[in-house]
Amino acid sequence: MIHQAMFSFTAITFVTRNVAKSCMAPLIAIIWIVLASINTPTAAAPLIQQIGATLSHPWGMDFLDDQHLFVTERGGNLYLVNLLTGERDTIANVPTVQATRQGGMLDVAVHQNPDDGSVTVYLCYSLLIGDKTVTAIDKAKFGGIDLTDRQTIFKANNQEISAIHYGCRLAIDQQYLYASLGDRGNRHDAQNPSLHGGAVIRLLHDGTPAPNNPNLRGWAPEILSKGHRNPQGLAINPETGVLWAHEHGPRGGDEINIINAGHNYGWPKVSHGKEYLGGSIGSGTSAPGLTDPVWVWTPSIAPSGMAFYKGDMFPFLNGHLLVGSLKFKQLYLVVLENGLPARESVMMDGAIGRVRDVAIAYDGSVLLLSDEEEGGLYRIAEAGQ
Ligand SMILES: [Ca+2]
Repeated sequence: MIHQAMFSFTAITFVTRNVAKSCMAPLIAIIWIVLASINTPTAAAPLIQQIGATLSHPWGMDFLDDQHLFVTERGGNLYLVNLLTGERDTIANVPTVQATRQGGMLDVAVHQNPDDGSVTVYLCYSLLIGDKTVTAIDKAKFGGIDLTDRQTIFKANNQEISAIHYGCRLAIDQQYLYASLGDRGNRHDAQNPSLHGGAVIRLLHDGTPAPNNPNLRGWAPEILSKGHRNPQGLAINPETGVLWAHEHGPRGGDEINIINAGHNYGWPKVSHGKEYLGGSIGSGTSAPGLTDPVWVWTPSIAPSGMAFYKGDMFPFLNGHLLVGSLKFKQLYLVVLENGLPARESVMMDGAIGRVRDVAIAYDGSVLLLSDEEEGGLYRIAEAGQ
């Protein structure tokens, strides 16, 4: 049972911030919102520290093990970062990406085979085909140094000139690889089930469509759900095994959705947002046959990255969602009650720039990527840990 007062945040203390460019330079800043009402003696304000050298527009991350983290840069790099020393290796044999506007090297997901310990790395990125681009996914082996046996296992079938709304987040479990795909700026594609635009897809680890996908009449076989705008958050709820996603709305109307197979999440037939130039979108905020979001942000926070907290370092966060905000440069806590979002708080405000991705480390510390020209990887941990 979570005590209500534990989420009564009151103050931000921001002590100092040094720009750190060398490995593990001492960047120490107290920025977490102080838990004023928490009634335990261990509620000291956590610290945030940059890990390793500056990263240029880092976008996605996933763990190799408890000490090593893969991190992408949108410009096309994949690094393996040592979380203890901050040192990093550049991983060779990554795909060539079209790093224009919102495109580039996007998310990374890692799967370790429980039988033989072999490691497979999945990369989501924007691929140039002629004068257009698509969201694509590559799969490769990781043998400790570089990627090998790399193959492209998915290319979205909606080729576009635009360089926006690629998505793309990846999530993986022992059975499936999930990816979130944006509408590429062609909103009506999100309602065309033969197209991959505005969809969440579910693949087997080899890239073939999951055999239990909806496969409704006219649906592409990879598609799990439709009617999404530009989803850049994807996470599997560890309590239920169910996939959650969030997406950018237009002007207002950012959403969190619980992904059900065969559901249509409405874009652009319904939305809580407005056109950028004014005016409503579609028929309103809800309609029969379209699945409503479980959480809405208006005004938009521009959400990117999402993680269910599970760990020992911050027990009061267990089971709840952490969501990054690009626009407000914040980290949001979305508190769940009875399995649904009930309220939110701003956990971190403005300390590292645009928050692009969120992950929970093995020790329960919170890792963030800041999507800035001189951005980086940051770790929020209790003082002394
Ligand atoms: Ca929706």
